[in-house]
Amino acid sequence: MVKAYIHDNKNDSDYRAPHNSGTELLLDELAKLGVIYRYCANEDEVNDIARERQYKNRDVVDIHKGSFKDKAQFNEKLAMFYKEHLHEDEEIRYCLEGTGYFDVRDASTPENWIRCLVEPGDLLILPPGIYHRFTLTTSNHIKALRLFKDEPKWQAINRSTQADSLPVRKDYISQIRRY
Ligand code: KMT
Ligand code: NI
Repeated sequence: MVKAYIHDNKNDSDYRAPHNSGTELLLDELAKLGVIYRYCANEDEVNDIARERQYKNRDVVDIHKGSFKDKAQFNEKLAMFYKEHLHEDEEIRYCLEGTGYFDVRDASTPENWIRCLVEPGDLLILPPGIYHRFTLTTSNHIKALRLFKDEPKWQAINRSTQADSLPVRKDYISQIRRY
């Protein structure tokens, strides 16, 4: 079961620490940001959602120190995931093993991050246009299924004034306002 809470915004160099401010969020508060959570006991249940939502492609990522050539490459990859970014497609992740943090920007208090701790069985859907970032927990391992509507679109668009003015970002903002 995903656990969502406001990130304490303190000491960001230690980004794998929990940073739990103590303010937890309910799933319907995540839904207001367009973030959808589902628990799937097994991959058959993931397949049902994939069929319903017409996700045609998938792959598996296994992120831990041993999956990179050296520590520098591992740190580089983590730094990339941790940079605030958006995508033009949904980001759909199903946690198979390990744990991870998906941080999404709050809409009402935009300097706040909402930290979502995922563990095995958790499926999280981030809507197109939401600013987010990812990091491991101190367990330093996640194996996750990445699902895609069509061809995998890898492009992460880092936060900038240019990204702010993209149609996907504007659409996202206007959808959030409707709540
Ligand atoms: C992303 O776009 O931030 C990611 O795909 C994170 C890695 S998935 C566990
Ligand atoms: Ni992303």
